[in-house]
Amino acid sequence: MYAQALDQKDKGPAVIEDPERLARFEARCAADEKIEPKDWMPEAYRRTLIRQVSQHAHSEVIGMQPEGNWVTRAPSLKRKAVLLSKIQDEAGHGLYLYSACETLGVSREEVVEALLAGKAKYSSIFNYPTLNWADMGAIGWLVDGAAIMNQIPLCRCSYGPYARAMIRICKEESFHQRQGYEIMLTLARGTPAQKAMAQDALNRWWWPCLMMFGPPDAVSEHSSESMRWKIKRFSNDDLRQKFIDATVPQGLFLGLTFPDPELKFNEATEHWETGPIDWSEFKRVLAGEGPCNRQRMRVRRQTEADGAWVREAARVHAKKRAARQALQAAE
Ligand code: FAQ
Repeated sequence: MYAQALDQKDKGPAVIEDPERLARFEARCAADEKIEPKDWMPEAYRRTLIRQVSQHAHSEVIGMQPEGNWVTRAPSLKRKAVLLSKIQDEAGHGLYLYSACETLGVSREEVVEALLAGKAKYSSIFNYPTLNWADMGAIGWLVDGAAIMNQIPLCRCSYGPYARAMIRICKEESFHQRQGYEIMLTLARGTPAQKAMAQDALNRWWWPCLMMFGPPDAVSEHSSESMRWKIKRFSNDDLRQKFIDATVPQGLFLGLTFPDPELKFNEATEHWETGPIDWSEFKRVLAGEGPCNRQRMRVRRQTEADGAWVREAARVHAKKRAARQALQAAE
């Protein structure tokens, strides 16, 4: 009944929880109470959060790479300054999320190690290349737009530290989305060549952005449990549809066309309907066969190695400081 045999992928032995505690926990989730780090929680809840929050953190950090590609080639000083601060925001998001993850009893080193060892995922979207400047607009408009759609409900996630981290992240993501749309608007109203760049970026980013929301509900293995625990508030398909409905009119306002001949507005349901998503592409990207998977991991591993001396210096400094403070306290 309440015994929980954990999924192998959640890494760890099966845990048989105390039925009464588990029932109280489930009731707290059902009553929309926040779960805090020192509260009792079932091992499966803790593991699913470590999985999701750490993968989210990895996505923010790896997500800096495709945009970093354009820092030296931004078309003006203003564009360069904005892009730089956006990329710094993503690093900040990664840090809040790694901190939220640590409240679940796992160290930052452990979760980063899982990424570097290829055991943890990051968002599929960051395995696509940024080929022209309009990609900076498309990432802000579409990738950040999809991220916000997914993350606003996470501000009400049952786990307190994750929910609170998401509040600030969402404020920044919403600014990112607007700056991306403004780049697209400038290009779409520019010369024919600029408009063609904007169209090309939309053509390449549209379908991968729809995949960002995860597999269809029917095959989403974690959704039902995560929704019962109020980690997720909406299913993958529901969020994808909300994103499509919000984004298609924005694209039409730009005067661009979506790379989907089957896209149409259903008057009866008042929803935009797309053609079928090519889930084999999503699977390929998750299996490491996307256009940039190898490059992203190579750069991430190199960055980790290059930063080793900084972490070591910080550790030695912290040790010396603690020793000095202990000495002062003893005087
Ligand atoms: N990519 O059972 P579900 C951003 C995996 S941040 C890769 O449906 P779940 C900011 C999933 O992990 C973007 N893997 O899973 C930014 C699971 O595999 P596992 C990141 C994916 O967790 C903007 C398997 O498929 N946002 O963009 C993806 O219930 C611009 C089965 O899937 C977050 O992480 C995917 N797209 O739902 C930065 C938000 N989708 O773990 C820079 C938080 C699914 O068992 C520039 N995360 N998988 O090995 C979530 O909301 C959820 O984890 C979902 C997936 C919705 C992503």
